Amino acid sequence: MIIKTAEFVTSMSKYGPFATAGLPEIAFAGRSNVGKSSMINCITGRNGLARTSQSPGRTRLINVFLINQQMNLVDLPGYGFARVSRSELQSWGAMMDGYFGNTDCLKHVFHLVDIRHEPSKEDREMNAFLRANGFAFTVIATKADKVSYSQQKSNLNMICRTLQVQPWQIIPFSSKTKAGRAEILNRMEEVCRESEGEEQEPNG
Ligand SMILES: Nc1nc2c(ncn2[C@@H]2O[C@H](COP(=O)(O)OP(=O)(O)O)[C@@H](O)[C@H]2O)c(=O)[nH]1
Ligand SMILES: [Mg+2]
Repeated sequence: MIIKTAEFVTSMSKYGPFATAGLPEIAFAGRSNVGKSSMINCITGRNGLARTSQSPGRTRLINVFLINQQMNLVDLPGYGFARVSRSELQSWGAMMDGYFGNTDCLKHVFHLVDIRHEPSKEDREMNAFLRANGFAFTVIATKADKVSYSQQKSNLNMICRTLQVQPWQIIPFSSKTKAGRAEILNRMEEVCRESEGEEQEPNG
């Protein structure tokens, strides 16, 4: 997929109708600070498109970006931030349930995990949630520039074992070096193509 246009659509504290709804959606899930917003900026080639942050837990909204007038990228609020109050945790849960329970257009989830660490309890819970609810997903191991090549290989194996994905299904990615960007754009194109196919199904 070649990115021709990328624009911010809206921020929502609760999933509901928005201007570009109805197009296929790819959601970005992962812990705060894992690199979701950086990845959206990197793959779209638009540096200030999604707000990135040094301090975890800043993105408490669902942010939507329109790509090529063709699909919506949905940047979900991150989980796993430290020092969170019970009410914040509840509102995070309600936002996620509100999104996953109400979107009709979600075609794929990019589940981001940090390549440096063993997937956390929340990472494993997200993985289990996606499987249990039948959402198609790709695990993306972020910040690949922070480890050596040999470390990358062993960490990818460890992540694959923990999240029960095959080694060829995981994409190592770095928004610093753009490693993995082409693969992710390919995946996005596949998702678009598959959802066009689905729409034609009733006729043939
Ligand atoms: N070295 C490196 N740092 C990254 C990468 N992606 C994100 N970061 C840094 O990690 C922090 C959190 O990134 P952000 O995109 O805001 O994470 P989000 O909370 O998941 O949206 C920022 O300081 C980024 O500069 C990466 O691929 N490599
Ligand atoms: Mg973010």
